Amino acid sequence: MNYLVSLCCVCVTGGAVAVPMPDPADYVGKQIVEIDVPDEVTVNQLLADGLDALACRPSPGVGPWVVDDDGLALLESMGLTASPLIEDLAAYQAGRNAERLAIRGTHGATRGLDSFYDDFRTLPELNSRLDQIISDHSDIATGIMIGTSHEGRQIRGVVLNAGGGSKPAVLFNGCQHAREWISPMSTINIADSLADGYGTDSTITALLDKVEIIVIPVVNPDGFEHTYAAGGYRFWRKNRRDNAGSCEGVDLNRNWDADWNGGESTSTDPCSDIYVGPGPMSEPEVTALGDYCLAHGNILAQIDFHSYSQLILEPRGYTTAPPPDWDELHAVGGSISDAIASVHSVNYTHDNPCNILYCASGTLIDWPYDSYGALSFTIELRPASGDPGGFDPPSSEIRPCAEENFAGVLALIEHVSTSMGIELTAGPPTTVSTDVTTSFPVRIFERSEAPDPATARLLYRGDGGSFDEADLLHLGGESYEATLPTFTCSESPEFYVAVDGVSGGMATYPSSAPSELLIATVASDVAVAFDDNAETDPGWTVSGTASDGHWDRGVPAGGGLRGDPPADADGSGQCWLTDNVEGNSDVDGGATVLTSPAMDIPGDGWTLAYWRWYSNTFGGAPNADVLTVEWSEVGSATWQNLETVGPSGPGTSGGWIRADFDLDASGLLGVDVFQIRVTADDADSGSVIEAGIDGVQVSRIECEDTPCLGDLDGSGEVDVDDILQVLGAFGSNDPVADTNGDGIVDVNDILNVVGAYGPC
Ligand code: 0X9
Ligand code: ZN
Repeated sequence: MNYLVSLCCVCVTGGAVAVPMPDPADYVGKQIVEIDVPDEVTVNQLLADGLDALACRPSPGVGPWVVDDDGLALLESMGLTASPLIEDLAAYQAGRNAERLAIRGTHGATRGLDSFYDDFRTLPELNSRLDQIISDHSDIATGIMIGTSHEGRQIRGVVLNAGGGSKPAVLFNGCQHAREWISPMSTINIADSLADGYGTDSTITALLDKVEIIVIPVVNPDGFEHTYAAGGYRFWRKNRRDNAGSCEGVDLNRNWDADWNGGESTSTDPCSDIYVGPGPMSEPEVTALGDYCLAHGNILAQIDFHSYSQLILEPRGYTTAPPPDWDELHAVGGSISDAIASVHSVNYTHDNPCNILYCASGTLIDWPYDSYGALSFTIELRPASGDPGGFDPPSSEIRPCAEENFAGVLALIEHVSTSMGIELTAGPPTTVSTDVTTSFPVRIFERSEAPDPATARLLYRGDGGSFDEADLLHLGGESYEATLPTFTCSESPEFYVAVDGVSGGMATYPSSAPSELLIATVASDVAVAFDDNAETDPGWTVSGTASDGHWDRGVPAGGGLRGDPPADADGSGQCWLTDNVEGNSDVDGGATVLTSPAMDIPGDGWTLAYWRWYSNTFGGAPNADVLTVEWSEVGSATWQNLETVGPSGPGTSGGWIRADFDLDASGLLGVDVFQIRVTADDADSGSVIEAGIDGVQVSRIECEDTPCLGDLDGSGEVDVDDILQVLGAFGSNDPVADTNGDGIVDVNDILNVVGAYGPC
């Protein structure tokens, strides 16, 4: 008798409470292997023969699969090599159960990320936690039951509404996919952390005073229970619909009425893991959530949590054609990604899923956006794509994953809490002038409240004191123009934009102004020592070991495909970029190096700025390579690092980014002539890398105050003393009193001084 079979119990006792665990007996004779599947036909053959791909989407390439002895024999007959990842899945499952029992309850029992987060929790445990949140925070928390599953299980959640009343709402749900156990954990923590933070954390309190939060940790309770049940399957994905055949289940995340059965990662085969179901919204779990959202009527944003790959997916999920709100969706995705990275430095790439994962029809990323315009996202949680943890990461990943995603969630709530949107369409000005005003375009738009155009204003100061105000010029619709006055060289301009809403709300840019302000440098002149928009070639050279894809100058031809820039950065047309051809191509087989001509920097105080583009997130080895920019003093053989972009983090998934460097602070103090080189290195053969450079400029801001006409005694004010000084010098050629420089102090000089009367 196999000793593992004797272990066959559904509940294992850990401390006082019996905890259901996946039964090792169900995995006897099974193993997880890595297979390099050559093409789509072979993928389909393996699936048809009952092998189970443990990937987000079974696709050609190297990936994990669950196989038994028959499966291994099949692989051998097909000439495919299977490298074992977990040779005895039953023993592995027994080990995981023991490990999980040992870790439960070790963290102490206080709230916050308490012992509940020691280990993955079952449906009853998650539901009791909901009960605990609701009873501990009865002032703001209410339980909801949005419907029942095929097998009659309740789909439960919690609503947090401080002070009651109607508010814009944000909804977070987890576990459409049964096997993605980290998803309900990160989702329920949102309710836990917000409820605990209300009244104790000022940021959370302020957000919950404005926004209602809905948390539904498990949308697919039947499937989730099946991953635990004896005779069930740890890697079950779908719900448990009885398809009246040999296979159960519909993929809930293919059942939504948004391009339903549209052919992007869909199947009409009930045995498929991506079975779309008999019709759009056919599944009770999907209609429960969908009906709840429609009945609510004021859900402005939502996140559907999945695992794994560490991605933030932005609509639309079935096409790369950008939706009307793409700029906002992509910007908010970026804020979520930045907030996540700020906690444990883990990078979640954000983009349209067709670019960074795959297109899929009928998914929950699209239905809220297409149905009622909510800003909706799908987050693929930890671990990273390719990590052996896959759908079953160690329990120690639960806390950091929940923590970082809670920060991302706060960024989304913060966005929604602002009832009106303010955008600086061309960015904020970074310099202002001593002698002319500085205007910049502003877009102000309604989110949950209409702005009152008459209240749109710019608040500014130069001396750190109280703010002066200037109305924005309303150009019509959502367009406005803000104008900063002139400043003197000694001032440090700070400013922000504000608007009142018609129902009493207020919005600012930056959103936390006046705690956070925009700043600008005062300039009377900007000296430019080098300026290259790539329309001509002042002497750049290309070198390096790459076999293909070297730097080239031209108008981008890649059409924005697979990491290519769709256009240059500065609008002149051309830029420098790697492998400038149409279609699927990139730097291959080594590095390509772009070296600038010599650039003069007479004296100190110079800044080097350029637009750069770098993408390394496509292909089989995303985030594997880096882009480096170095400088060298002309005549010296040594190169010093200016910046390294990647291998992961900001700036690695395309987009033109303006980089600027204070050359003195970068080690060039005393250097008179320098050059830079930009290296895009295809070190990992599986990666797809694209780079671009444009608008290289070396400049220096200079500031000399415009003299104050008429302030003859330099008091900072034109007053009666200055008039007396002109009268005293009347008829002479005194250069101070001769304000118009015509060689004689006369009535015109008196008129000049009188005309400028008042403070400078
Ligand atoms: O395939 C899915 O449903 C999601 N990945 S998972 O591995 N968690 O199953 C991604 C869906 C993202 N949505 C779209 N691409 N439309
Ligand atoms: Zn999923």
